[in-house]
Amino acid sequence: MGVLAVAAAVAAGHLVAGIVSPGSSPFLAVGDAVVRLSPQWLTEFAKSAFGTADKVVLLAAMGVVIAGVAAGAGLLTRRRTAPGTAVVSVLGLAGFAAVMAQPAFAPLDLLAPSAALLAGIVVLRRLHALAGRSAQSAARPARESGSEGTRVAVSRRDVLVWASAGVGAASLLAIGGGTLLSRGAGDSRATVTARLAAARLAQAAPPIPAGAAFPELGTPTFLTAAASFYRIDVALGIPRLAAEDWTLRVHGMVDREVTLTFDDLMARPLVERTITMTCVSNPVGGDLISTANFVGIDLRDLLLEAGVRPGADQAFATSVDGWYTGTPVDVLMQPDRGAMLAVGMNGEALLPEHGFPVRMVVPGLYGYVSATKWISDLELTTFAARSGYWLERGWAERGPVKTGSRIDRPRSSSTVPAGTVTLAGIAWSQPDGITRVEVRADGGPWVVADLASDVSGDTWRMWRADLDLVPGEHTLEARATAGTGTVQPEPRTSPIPDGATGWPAVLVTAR
Ligand SMILES: Nc1nc2c(c(=O)[nH]1)N[C@H]1C(S)=C(S)[C@@H](COP(=O)(O)O)O[C@H]1N2
Ligand SMILES: [Mo]
Repeated sequence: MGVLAVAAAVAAGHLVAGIVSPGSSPFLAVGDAVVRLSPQWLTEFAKSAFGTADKVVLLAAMGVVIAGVAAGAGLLTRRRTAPGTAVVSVLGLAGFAAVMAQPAFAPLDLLAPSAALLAGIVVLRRLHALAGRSAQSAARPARESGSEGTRVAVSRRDVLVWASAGVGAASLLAIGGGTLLSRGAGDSRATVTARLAAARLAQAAPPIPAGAAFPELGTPTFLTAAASFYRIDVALGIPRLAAEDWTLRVHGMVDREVTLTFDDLMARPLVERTITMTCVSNPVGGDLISTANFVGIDLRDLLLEAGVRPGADQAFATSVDGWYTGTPVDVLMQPDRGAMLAVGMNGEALLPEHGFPVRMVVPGLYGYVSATKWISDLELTTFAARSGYWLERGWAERGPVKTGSRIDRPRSSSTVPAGTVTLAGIAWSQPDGITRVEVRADGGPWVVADLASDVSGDTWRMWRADLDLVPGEHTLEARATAGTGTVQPEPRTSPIPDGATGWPAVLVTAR
């Protein structure tokens, strides 16, 4: 009964949140609070152990802990409802606290935790009363020994079982319903996609040449489909914001404060840029790197209009979900940098999980210091005054992307036919681009790889190379040289605090 009461509470909160304000689901809000308050070692452990599945693991673990507490509440309630009611109330208050602590908290958000608290207490008391009655009627036939009494006892117990099953099923339905309702931004996305299709671009990205990628040799396609684009964020519930409700306030150390609506943004010159984004957490050989055609407005132009005051060295962005980060102003103001506020990705509106309706993208900076999704506020300030989310967790202040490369084929631990073996992979060094990639086997002489057609310094560049392998085990390595002439360094370092280094290596057996 304790577990059912708490399940009903969680479900009622999630359903009401889905109807009135998706961000106010008490269960997800508690999860967000756990993420935010986690010590650094736990966060890093979760990321490395579970990768993108870390959110599912967290929610499942929370479910187990809460179910344990709820079962305890049930046991305390065997005789009187007061102790169980107290435990359910404490859980309910935790939901209230978590919802109210959210950065985007609004009074309407109180409805969901209220519904949760009410549902939990009502279900606990009702089931308890029902159980009490069926226990009494079960005791009666022993004295009265009437066949009537026996039948009543069985049916009372049945009522209890059916009531429990009903609460369980209704809870599952409510959780499903709340989740579906939270996906409400769909219509708005379709409208934005149509507006983008009809819009005239002030500047289109150059077409991608046919020879820019070697997918037939195992490299990724040049553009990553939005659905396959790597994803990193700390939000448990994706903000479902309609474009018409979006605004961005540019303020702080500026001459003129600017507030943009989505229509204001669409009325400005739209530019399209092909950009490879990377996560600072990407380990050597990892896949937290993707490329897309982003459409949006030039961020430098917007900042020039606002007039950045001298001394402001940080543009501090805040998201609808409460995440925040700071980007170096000197990078944003470089005329060729191409920093943008993006609304489109590969010809469509951004996907909700990639920042719909508007996100920031800055070529050459890791996402954690530049790529704020669901952006709603941009404050010009100083690094001394404010620190970004990952800065507070031990990561570096400035996050320029490091020159990197990856061997996609052959795969590590694979077996290849002895003789000429073709290697293929990617290399990147935003914003200067890649001028050379070399490969070698077993520490032997470096062999210069063929580079695919160049697209831009802001994107990855694919490469291929042939090596002769005799039968046996081999270590294949690669290293890239940047447009600046710098060769990718050999020593392996971990991603924290400012990005992994080291040559990628795969072990293969030639037969
Ligand atoms: N609101 C918000 N924006 C965010 C993040 C986040 O946690 N919340 N993560 C950042 C990080 S660390 C990266 S690498 C990029 C990833 O963007 P993507 O998920 O679209 O690939 O988003 C950035 N923007
Ligand atoms: Mo990241």
